[in-house]
Amino acid sequence: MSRIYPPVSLIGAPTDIGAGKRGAGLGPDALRIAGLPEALRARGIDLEDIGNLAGPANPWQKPVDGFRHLAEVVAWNREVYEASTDVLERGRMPILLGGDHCLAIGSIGAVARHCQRIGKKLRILWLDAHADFNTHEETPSGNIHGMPVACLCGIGPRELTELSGPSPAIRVDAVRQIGIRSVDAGEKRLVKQHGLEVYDMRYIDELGMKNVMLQAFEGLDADTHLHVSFDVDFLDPSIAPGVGTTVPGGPNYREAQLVMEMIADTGLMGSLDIMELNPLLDKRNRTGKVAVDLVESLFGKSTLMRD
Ligand code: 5AB
Ligand code: MN
Ligand code: MN
Ligand code: MN
Repeated sequence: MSRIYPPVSLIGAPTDIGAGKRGAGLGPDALRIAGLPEALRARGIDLEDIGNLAGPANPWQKPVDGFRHLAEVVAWNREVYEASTDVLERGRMPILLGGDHCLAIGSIGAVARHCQRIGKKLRILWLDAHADFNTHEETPSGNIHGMPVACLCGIGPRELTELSGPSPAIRVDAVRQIGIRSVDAGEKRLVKQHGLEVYDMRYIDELGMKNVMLQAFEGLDADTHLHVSFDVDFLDPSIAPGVGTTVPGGPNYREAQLVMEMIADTGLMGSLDIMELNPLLDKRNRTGKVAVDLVESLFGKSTLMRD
């Protein structure tokens, strides 16, 4: 199935400000060096790379009141929010190259406001080993990359919940989480309390990835903007060692490809985050190359049978 894609803009956010290990700030260039721009252009996509955003350095301090680097996280997210909004308003599809996952507050904040302005529904597919639904009270680490979904849903400090406008930026029922296998005790309570739709690995094992994806797509229509937030630690560490927070028991290569191919088949993807790649922990940029393969599938590169 070949499709015409909208023009795409790459936005690099080279920071590990919300993470507990250093190195995700090198993710944007690792993705470029793994061949992401060439791969997208080879799919016939009109591609612009706006380069890397600038923001505060990582002061590498301990958490204060349950947050590590809150002021710097706010500053980086403002940059991401503004760059993403600009790309969306120019009628292009933003691809955020992370950077750690705290930056999804800015990217998804921008997408949510854009959808409100143009009257589109929003569905977010959150591909991750983690629910990222912590608060400053529940967090075991203070690392804000474990909190973006909660912040977007209005749970968190005002600087982050109101970053893109009135809180909440999104409704909990806009989110479908896929691949989850590590949720902290207090976080689990919040996930249940707020009714977040989580397809964890147990559920994927029992139903199979195809049925899980069909369930995640329920209710989509031509007026829906699909945002994909891809935390590379979604993947099993055997194929993706280059992330800061590996969790065993994730989707294998083919399961992950199926996820991406099925998303491509909807024809509804309007924005994408590729987050948490840490080339310092990788082996010869192998994880970067796997991420590029998967993104090619998101843009319709499929098996011979369906081309
Ligand atoms: B990622 C943990 N739940 O809050 C925490 O990689 C890990 O963006 C968060 O999904 C992982 O520190 C954040 C233990
Ligand atoms: Mn994450
Ligand atoms: Mn994760
Ligand atoms: Mn991580």
